Amino acid sequence: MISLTGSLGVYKMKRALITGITGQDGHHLTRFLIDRDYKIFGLVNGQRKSELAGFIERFPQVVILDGDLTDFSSILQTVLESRPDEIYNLGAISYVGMSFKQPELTANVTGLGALRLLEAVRKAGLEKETKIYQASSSEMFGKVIETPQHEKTGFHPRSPYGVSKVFAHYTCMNYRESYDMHISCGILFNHEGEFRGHEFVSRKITSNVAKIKLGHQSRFSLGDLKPKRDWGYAGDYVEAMWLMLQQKKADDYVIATGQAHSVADFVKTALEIAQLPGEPSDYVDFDNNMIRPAEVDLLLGDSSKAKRILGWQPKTSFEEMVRIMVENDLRLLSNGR
Ligand code: NAP
Ligand code: G4F
Repeated sequence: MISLTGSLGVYKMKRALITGITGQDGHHLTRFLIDRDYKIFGLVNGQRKSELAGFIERFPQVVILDGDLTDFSSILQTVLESRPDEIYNLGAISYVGMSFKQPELTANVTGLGALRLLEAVRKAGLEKETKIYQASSSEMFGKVIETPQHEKTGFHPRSPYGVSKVFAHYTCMNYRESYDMHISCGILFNHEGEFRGHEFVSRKITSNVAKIKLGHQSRFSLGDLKPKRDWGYAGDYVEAMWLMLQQKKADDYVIATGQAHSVADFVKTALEIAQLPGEPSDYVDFDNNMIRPAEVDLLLGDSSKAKRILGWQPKTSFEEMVRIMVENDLRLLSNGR
């Protein structure tokens, strides 16, 4: 912590290190922590810094540290330089489709990356001081063995991404039990918003619906319209991450809305919000390239433990979340971006 002494006494500024800070959740979490007076450090990887310029423009006060989750020495260096009170490990190859094409890279970044980070905290001698959030995922439930899924539901991952997240999740449990470290895993269900990457189905839908609305095109392509997801708003979910690290005891929590919608429902809702008449089939073609070797058909979360212990519950409805995204894409497109 940074101590500032003034007429009001000693004020301690908390320090947070965020991996994956340029991603969707990194944007929302940075805003959330800035509003709570945190000093923020972001680990940003390699040369592919496509999102970095926009991020720095939005958040010039964040200290950017070069590092890569595949490179232990760079992670150790960022931990030593930032000496964080809290670490949020959001960095990952997070697109399930890509994980089938680059399974080894996915295991290295998304799975082993978490292990390297925990080891770096131990090597820095901060294992008793630093609280750690691990971004676990509902994708770990995969071919679900029960519905809704909760903290005690068994895992059956269906992608290299899901398998890597299970490895990271169990590694966190093991370090918590072995070294008494404060590590909490948030098993977050799908969450979306204005910073969502264009490869994910939600953003693909809202950006294409915006293009259709503005007359740039008449149709677009998607894979399977049947899978159902428990979709929430990313801005709500970062609060849950933070709440987990404010608890005396570290633990794992499911974060979800408790409502599932199909991909077809998402398209229908986006069309309605954009006031485009007709059905999804009037606008959507089938793209066989989007079919995955193994699909997750249904995810639906039970976040009653988070409500009971963290006092967390979602604030934004499915319709409001889709509206935020459609209106954002209409605005961006109208401004030529
Ligand atoms: P995202 O937008 O894809 O962001 C992922 C971040 O990881 C990006 O900033 C990316 O940077 C970084 N990254 C990739 N490879 C890296 C490497 N080798 N070293 C360091 N950083 C690297 O993901 P998100 O939606 O914000 O999700 C945040 C975390 O929550 C992820 O771990 C994701 O798997 C997990 N999660 C997400 C959801 C969801 O619905 N959004 C649900 C459950 C769990 P570059 O772009 O520069 O490569
Ligand atoms: O938007 P998606 O790519 O998200 P997915 O696979 O559920 O993964 C997201 O949520 C996970 C939490 O459960 C996170 F851990 C993960 O990092 C990521 O944020 O696909 C959603 C569904 C899938 O069933 C997919 O097959 O939409 C289906 N889909 C149909 N057509 C498509 C498309 N997905 C994409 N990306 N693109 C399509 O054209």
